[in-house]
Amino acid sequence: MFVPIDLLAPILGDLLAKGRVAGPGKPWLGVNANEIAGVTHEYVGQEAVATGFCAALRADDVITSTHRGHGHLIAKGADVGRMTAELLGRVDGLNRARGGSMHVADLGLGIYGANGIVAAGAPFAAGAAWSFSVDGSGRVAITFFGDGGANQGVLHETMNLAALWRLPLVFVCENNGYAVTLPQERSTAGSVVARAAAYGMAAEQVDGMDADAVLDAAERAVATARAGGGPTFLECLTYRFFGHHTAERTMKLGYRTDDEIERWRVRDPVPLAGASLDQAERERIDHEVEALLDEAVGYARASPHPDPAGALDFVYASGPEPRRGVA
Ligand SMILES: Cc1ncc(C[n+]2csc(CCOP(=O)(O)OP(=O)(O)O)c2C)c(N)n1
Ligand SMILES: [Mg+2]
Repeated sequence: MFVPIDLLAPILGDLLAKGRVAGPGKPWLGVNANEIAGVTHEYVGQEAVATGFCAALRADDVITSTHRGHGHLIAKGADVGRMTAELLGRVDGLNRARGGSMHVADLGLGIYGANGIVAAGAPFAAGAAWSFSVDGSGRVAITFFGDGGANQGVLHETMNLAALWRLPLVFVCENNGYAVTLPQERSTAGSVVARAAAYGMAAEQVDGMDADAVLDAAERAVATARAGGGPTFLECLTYRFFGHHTAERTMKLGYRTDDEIERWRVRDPVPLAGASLDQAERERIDHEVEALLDEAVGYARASPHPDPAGALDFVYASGPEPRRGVA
């Protein structure tokens, strides 16, 4: 198996979220150090999905992400320092600290936002895809969502129109087995792939822990979309190694067993992908990634917090004055 460096580097880039670089003097950002307000949703374990799909895209293609979006952003080329500054609520963040973890975006890179509302990115992606089918640019949109998101009505409305209008859109269900603590077998009737097939689109399951398998499926789906063949639905079977969000590190909720986590951990996509590289190359990439992360964290920490006096800046795109009071 050959994993090109531009595919592997973003996977390893997500070491930031893993805390694999944690150690003395390097606490888990925002967990032990309390530097991030609220919680974040770690992508650890699911890296092969974002990486495989984004590696199949052109720079001018578009993605919509989820509440678990850091991996999608890194894989689509977001500046890791500015993304980290956004997580820390600093002025140099990608969205000047207005977005935070769950609404971070970089429109210039075709990243139409993480999203705190489950499956809400799908219609945005369909709108982008519809514009691409009109402007003849040959661009493609991908929408990422979870197994919980697969049960949202808005996703089905989007699948219906995407299939009807043959939009250049790829639906990527990241099935990590749980919606918060609810296992998929207690939330989902039938098969999500069969549901998508019922709309008349190509639909299949993919091993979401295998970056090569994901890349292969992604390239086929993106090529079909680009050629005017309409949408594809891919259900990627994957797993999150940590809790639903970072606050779960301080709880023992018991909705899944340590045995189950260990069974998935042996298929951790990062070492699996890295195993195909020779050791010197792997070490070189690891060092490169550690340096990138140190630089990103340093950049974010050096950036000031926004001035509270500007809290209403950028609330409106232009024109209207913010209303003061309710009269
Ligand atoms: C419309 C909506 N309903 C409920 C929630 C609360 N919520 C946040 S994440 C989540 C679970 C989502 O599960 P899944 O789609 O499988 O994504 P995962 O967290 O597993 O990546 C829920 C129910 C929400 N944010 N939006
Ligand atoms: Mg899930």
